[in-house]
Amino acid sequence: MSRYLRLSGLEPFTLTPDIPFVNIGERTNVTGSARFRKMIVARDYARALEVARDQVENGAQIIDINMDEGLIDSRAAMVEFLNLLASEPDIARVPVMIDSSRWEVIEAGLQCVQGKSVVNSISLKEGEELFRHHANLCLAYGAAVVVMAFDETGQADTYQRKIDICARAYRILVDEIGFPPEDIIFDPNVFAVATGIEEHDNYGVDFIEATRWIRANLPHAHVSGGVSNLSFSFRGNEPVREAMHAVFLYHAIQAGMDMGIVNAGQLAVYDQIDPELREACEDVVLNRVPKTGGTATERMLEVAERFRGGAREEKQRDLAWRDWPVEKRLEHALVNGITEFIEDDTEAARQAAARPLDVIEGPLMAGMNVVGDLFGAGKMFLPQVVKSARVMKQAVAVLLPYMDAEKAAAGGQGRESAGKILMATVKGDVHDIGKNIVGVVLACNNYEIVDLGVMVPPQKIIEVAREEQVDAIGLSGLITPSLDEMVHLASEMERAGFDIPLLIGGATTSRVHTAVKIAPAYTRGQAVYVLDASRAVGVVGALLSPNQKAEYAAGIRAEYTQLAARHARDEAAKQRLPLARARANAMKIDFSDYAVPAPRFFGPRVIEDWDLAEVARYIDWTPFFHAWEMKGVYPRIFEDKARGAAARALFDDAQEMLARIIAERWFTPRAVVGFWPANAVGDDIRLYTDESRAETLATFFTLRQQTLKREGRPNVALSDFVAPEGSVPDYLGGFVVTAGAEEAEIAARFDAENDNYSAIMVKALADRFAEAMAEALHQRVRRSYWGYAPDESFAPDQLVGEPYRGIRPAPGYPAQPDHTEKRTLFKLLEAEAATGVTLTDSMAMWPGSSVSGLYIGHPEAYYFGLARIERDQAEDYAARKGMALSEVERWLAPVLGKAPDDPAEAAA
Ligand code: B12
Repeated sequence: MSRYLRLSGLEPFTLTPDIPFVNIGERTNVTGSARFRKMIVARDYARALEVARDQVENGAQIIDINMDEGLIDSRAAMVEFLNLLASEPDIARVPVMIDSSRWEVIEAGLQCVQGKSVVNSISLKEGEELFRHHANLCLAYGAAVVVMAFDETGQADTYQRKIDICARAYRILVDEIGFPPEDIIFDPNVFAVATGIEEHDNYGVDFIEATRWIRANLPHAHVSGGVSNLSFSFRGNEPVREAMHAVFLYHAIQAGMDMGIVNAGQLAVYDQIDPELREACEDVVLNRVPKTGGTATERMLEVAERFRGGAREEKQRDLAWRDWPVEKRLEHALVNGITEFIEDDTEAARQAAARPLDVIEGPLMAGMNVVGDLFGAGKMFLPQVVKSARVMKQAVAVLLPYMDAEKAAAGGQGRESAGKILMATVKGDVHDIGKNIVGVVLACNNYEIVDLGVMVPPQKIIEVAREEQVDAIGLSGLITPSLDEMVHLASEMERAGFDIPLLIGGATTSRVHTAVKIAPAYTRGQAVYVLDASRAVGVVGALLSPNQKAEYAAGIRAEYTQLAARHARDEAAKQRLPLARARANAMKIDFSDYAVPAPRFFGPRVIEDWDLAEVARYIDWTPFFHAWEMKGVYPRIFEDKARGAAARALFDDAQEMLARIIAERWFTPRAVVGFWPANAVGDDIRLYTDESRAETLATFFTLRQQTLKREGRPNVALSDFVAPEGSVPDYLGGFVVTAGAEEAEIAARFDAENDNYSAIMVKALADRFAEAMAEALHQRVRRSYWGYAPDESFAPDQLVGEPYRGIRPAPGYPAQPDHTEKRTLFKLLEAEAATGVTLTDSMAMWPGSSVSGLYIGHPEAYYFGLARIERDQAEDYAARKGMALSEVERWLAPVLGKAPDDPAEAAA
């Protein structure tokens, strides 16, 4: 029998020589497709299956499935998806490529698939032993493998390294293990070309030549690769990317590449590419000197601009709209977010109108309606809407003095809005990006917004709501203590006789909490959870519409009652261990030969020498896009068909502001970091005054998981990661970082200039700086201050995903939901004096762009979620902490199981 790669789904697939190239579908990959990721996070497996079906229908011969996403249980998702897939014969007919960087996910996948699949991938990254182990398992499961050209020193980036690593892997697989060579698929790494960095210029050639060598020298093995990496520097310019991919494949296939992860539906046809573009692509892919002179990258950049297509270029090129009638010009400016001519155009419209108000209610509102419709239809994205709002505000600012004058003169009528909505971030909470975004979106839809800002006490909300006769109140909260504030406000509204809708939003809120805790406290009106800005308009519209209101509210009430009942049932069914049994199943790390070095200093140290440009290198951009409701992973988000261009424009604006933040030193970041001798005592982490460990300085209290675990899985607490008292010396670190107080002031200045886009932008960037500082400081701690990893060599952009040793759990994050631990931390670090950061009543930090946490250095330490705990632990915790049980219950309310005052209990 010939040595062909044979795979199978329900149907067999044999890679015979007459098949020049195998398309591997890439859309069922959460790291590559924002859309698919969203479905998986939402557990919308029905739609996720449709994505798989689409790929197969569009010609994918194998489908790559990847569930590597921090927010989900990747292993469970892989198993569930593969099992569902198995019952869809039209999808399951093709073989599956199980793609993960975590072996346990791959193995779980292997246990589900029928037929012969492909593992993507194994490599020599962690040495030969693990490589052999994984290869043997693949053999045992009867799977083919993708072998990445990756060894102990890193990813192969030159021709020589690529062929050396592939040859070494081949020898181990074929000669030592007896792996069938036809079941080996090498991935010699497709890297980005035309990046402007000279060392990258030969990456295309290196891949193609390595492919040629592999096919000639490693008999029967195959070559594959992820093609989209190649054109990474042209993110946002789809026509050019597609051309680059087609040109690359044309040459790589000739050299012997016979498989590839590609979006087949988006490949240009080599012959149909414009000759000039094709030649420029060929120059960069083959690293040739262009006929026209200069470098291939320069030539490509020049040509690429002309083939860009899409909105940006059109806007730059085409000023024809300036000749349109003024109403159309206003609409165009609004939809495209162009402020350049808005004052002149508004003035022109005002002169032509009978009254200034007519301009608002006429062309401006018509333009905003277009914006609202496009946003609602998913054809515009949040950053674009916020830019439109900026245009609107600037236009209204031109008209306001005339309207005021008119009003004063004739006692004329004000503008008819769709309704008045009070917005506030609740007492003790400081964050407002989300609330401000919602305010802008509602304003775009003709609602009048009364924004009371942050840390607003309930009395003030009630007072202003009355005075201003608002039609609805919207509350926002970022941290869990705000949940109680919301319940409190709901009952105050009930007491005060309100019946207007109460909208609930913000990162810490949820539909379940609203259903179980807030809605029952406000029976006279309706409390509604609103997931994000794009839903706000629909919800408010329905609740303020005389026709729809009753039916809509009744629907929500019914849904919430059901939800509360289901929540109570789920809670009752949850199996949790008594604290003693959870402790007996603690994680047992063997500390006997643990020798962590002592930190370079004890006690706090202030760090002021922050180079903003250096901090910026540590920014993780993915959450920045999330803040703008653009879910996706940076930088892949630029490739997203629907939102790539909007994401690129947003990113460009952010870079522009970032450059100014750095050059003009807008922020003054400060940080304090400290270390102490420490050991665990049960579930506590005890800090000592010195190395003699005779006198206790302070104690951090930790909480233990009580969920019933599968065999072999511990019920972990943070204290498990610290060496127990009486064993070996261990240490604990702590930190507070802040981007500084300036952000609020700068944002207020932008707001005053009617530029909420920049106001939101500066806050989002300040948050990124705080998070980047935490990352940069942690690296300094590992390499130097504590110094347990002096040789760590990750570049800033490699830190996303925390590949390093040690963790920095923050009070409030899932492993320690008790925010009051910040008090101890702040005291030990004298943080307020050192950084100017203060704690509010709810333990939020002011200024908002601040992060605090502990440092734990053990290599086995990891982030976990506590999940719900039982009353016995709350009692024990209160006693250990010297806090009243009622107070502990208040702070831990969101994680306490089966609270007696929980309305869900009553509903059960
Ligand atoms: C980015 C981030 C930060 C940033 C800034 C956050 C910010 N600007 O709001 C920084 C790095 C500063 C930060 C710090 C901290 N964070 Co944080 N952070 C996040 C993260 C990852 C995203 C939040 C975010 O910005 N989302 C984008 C914005 C736009 O969304 P949003 O505020 O939710 O608003 C949208 C909707 O909620 C809705 N909405 C919001 N308000 C309203 C109001 C109304 C009326 C309506 C209708 C809708 C609505 O519409 C908005 C737009 O779509 C979340 C986790 C997560 N995935 O949510 C944790 C999270 C919010 N953080 C958390 C914590 C604990 C902290 C810290 C206390 C940690 C610490 N010890 O340092 C600090 C506290 C900071 C402080 N000043 O006190 C927890 C809070 C829950 C809790 N247990 O208390 C979370 C949920 C993480 C977690 N899983 O535990 N954080």
